Amino acid sequence: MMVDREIATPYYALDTETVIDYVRGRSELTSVFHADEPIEAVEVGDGNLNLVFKVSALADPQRTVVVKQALPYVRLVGESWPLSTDRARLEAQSLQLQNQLVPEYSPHLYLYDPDLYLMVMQNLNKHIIMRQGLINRIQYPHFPEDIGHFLARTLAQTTDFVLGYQEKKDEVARFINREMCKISEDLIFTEPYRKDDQNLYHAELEPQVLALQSDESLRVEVAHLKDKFTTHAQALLHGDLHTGSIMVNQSDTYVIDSEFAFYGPIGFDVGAVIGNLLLSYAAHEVRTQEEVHRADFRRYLTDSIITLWTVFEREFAHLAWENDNLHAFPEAYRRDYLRSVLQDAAGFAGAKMIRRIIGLAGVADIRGIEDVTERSIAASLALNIGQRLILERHHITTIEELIAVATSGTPSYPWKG
Ligand code: SR1
Ligand code: MG
Repeated sequence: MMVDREIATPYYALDTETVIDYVRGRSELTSVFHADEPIEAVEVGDGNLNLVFKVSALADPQRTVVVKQALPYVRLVGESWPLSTDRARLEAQSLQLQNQLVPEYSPHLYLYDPDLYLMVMQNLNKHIIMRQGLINRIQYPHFPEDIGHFLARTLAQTTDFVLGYQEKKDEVARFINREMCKISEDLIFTEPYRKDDQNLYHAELEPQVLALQSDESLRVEVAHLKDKFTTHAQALLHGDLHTGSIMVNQSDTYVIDSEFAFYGPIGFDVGAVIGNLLLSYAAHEVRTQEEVHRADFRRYLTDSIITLWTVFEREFAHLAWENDNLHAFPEAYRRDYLRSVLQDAAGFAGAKMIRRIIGLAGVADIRGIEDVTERSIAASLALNIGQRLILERHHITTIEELIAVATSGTPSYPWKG
């Protein structure tokens, strides 16, 4: 079908004034803003890549949207690192699908503009970025079940089991995401394991980093994980599901920022959530000095991992195989499949932890610890947990065993060799 398009508007980056003219001119937003009423905009982008504006009616700040626009370069680094604005299309496609599959966990998409590479979506103004909440030791009671449902529904329903082999291939093609996958390939699986100018860690960590980089068995396992990441198109992933891509409050959970979406291994998304909860676990080694509070919060984190996996596993199996009337996928195969997702999740969780300590893009949980000795202890613990998860993942058969591997890690700072 031909789509009638106006003459394309040449791309320009919005600012806090032009974004107001922009929202006024969009018919999709007449349910939000009244004609000619005063509107205000603030730029709030604190991520690594994009411009993000909160745009609200001055008379009623509850009438509000977010405008997210892709810049033609990596914001974290600047114009010296060009990056295709097409990632905005991938994110809009993926958000549109999430609006269908998991509307209760994804912000409503009002529009995608293919000329300006921007999306306008629901402003989650009653929620905060989960990473910040975890730093402040806030527990979110609904999060573990919510994220388990999100993972099961988005992942199971984009597999061959549900889509069928033909439609799934079309979807794989629609979600080819070369440039964003390259960022992950380099930043997660390559650069942390070699001396690389892009790596970014503090000098005190150097001896442990050098030891990790010369651990041959670890490098072999990371090469296997990279191979799985690049070749194993099991389902449509979010692709960057860390706790900075999750917004929460005491009653709901929303997932945002899926510009890294592509067809990859299911364990990569599950492992991203687990790895980021374990980064918080490592950070509270020093962030929370009071032992009772530390143990209580860590119990919340590890119980969350157990719950999210339990919910995911049960619902994934139901969605993926409920219509398998011909018994093409016997019980033993289904068990094997889910066990290998669990082992992948353990490995990817470990890789995600290590990249956030050694690689370019860190996380505030650890890099925000001001005292350098304390930061080194937390970072060292995160590296050790990550390393163990990668190396021991083949022996993990239950989520409790994954937790046991993770929680037996200890910091090795100061480094004694
Ligand atoms: C250069 S982009 C760095 C990181 O930010 C995103 O959140 C992804 O995790 C990416 O690896
Ligand atoms: Mg992001």
